[in-house]
Amino acid sequence: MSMGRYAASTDPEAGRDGDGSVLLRSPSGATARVSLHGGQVVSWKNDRGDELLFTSSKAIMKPPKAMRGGIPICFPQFGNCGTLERHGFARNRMWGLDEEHPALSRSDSGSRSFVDLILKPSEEDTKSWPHSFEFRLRISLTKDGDLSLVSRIRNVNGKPFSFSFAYHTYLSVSDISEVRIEGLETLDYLDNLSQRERHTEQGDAITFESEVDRVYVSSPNVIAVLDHEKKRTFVIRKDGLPDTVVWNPWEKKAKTMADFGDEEYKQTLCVDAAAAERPITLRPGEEWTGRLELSAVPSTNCSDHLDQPGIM
Ligand code: TA6
Repeated sequence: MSMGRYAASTDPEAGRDGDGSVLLRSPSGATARVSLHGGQVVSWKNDRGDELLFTSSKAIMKPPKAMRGGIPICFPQFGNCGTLERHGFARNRMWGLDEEHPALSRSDSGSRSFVDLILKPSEEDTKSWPHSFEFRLRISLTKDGDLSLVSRIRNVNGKPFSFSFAYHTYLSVSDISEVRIEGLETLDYLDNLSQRERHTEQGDAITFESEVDRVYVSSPNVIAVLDHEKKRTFVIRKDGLPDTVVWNPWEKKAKTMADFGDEEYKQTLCVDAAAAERPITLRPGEEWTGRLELSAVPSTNCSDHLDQPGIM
């Protein structure tokens, strides 16, 4: 089982748990739990043990449905943009541990606690999506507790295929009315609440007072989600994923979701690094890489982060 030097060696608890999840631990004391069901990060905690990702109190933990919270992986389809079930099948499948993961770059392994997962299509999958692929996913914690997800999808098919993708990230926030997003100002977005109509965002940081379900197209590779009450900023860095999806179901939609509490829309905001507007096409033998890196920093020095470049 390929796990980073911190996980296996230093912490007897770390490693694979009875429920098929893997616990990663960084020297700073941060942790992340990864479920083999859906290849889903189901928890990310900072060095003080604060949970940084939202999980619904009504989440269904039993496969096949994806757990409502954490970071489900939307592949090979984002949303309803295609013929498959919403957000594709990857989030509802059991992933394997990737024994023979090709070496990732130095910066991707070095001082990290990590686990490598792999997904290949089942016979059932190829009936609905007749393409052969290998999806390798490395999930890691840096020494400072930042969470990184690196997806590599290879076309092992005889013919090209196209897909859309998202890291459907449920951030945990103090109160949605106290949150704002910086970095999406003046961008065009597709509004999923009105048939993907195209609009342009106004100039200020985005704040929330009603249901929102938007795909911000060609968004910057670094954006920030500021939580005033918690004086915490999530810095989101992405690479290979041109779009950013922003979703909050608000009150009315929350009441229609069985695996979501009526008031829980106040404690979460989904900000997804995605390829949602235009599908990605891979010719036979080609491989695509999509990276997400999440940091949670005290809001005092978030502007330092925004000025920094994206994922190197
Ligand atoms: O990301 C936005 C979105 O596509 C919304 O339209 C909403 O449906 C959300 O995802 C959750 O989807 P799910 O299938 O997990 O209920």
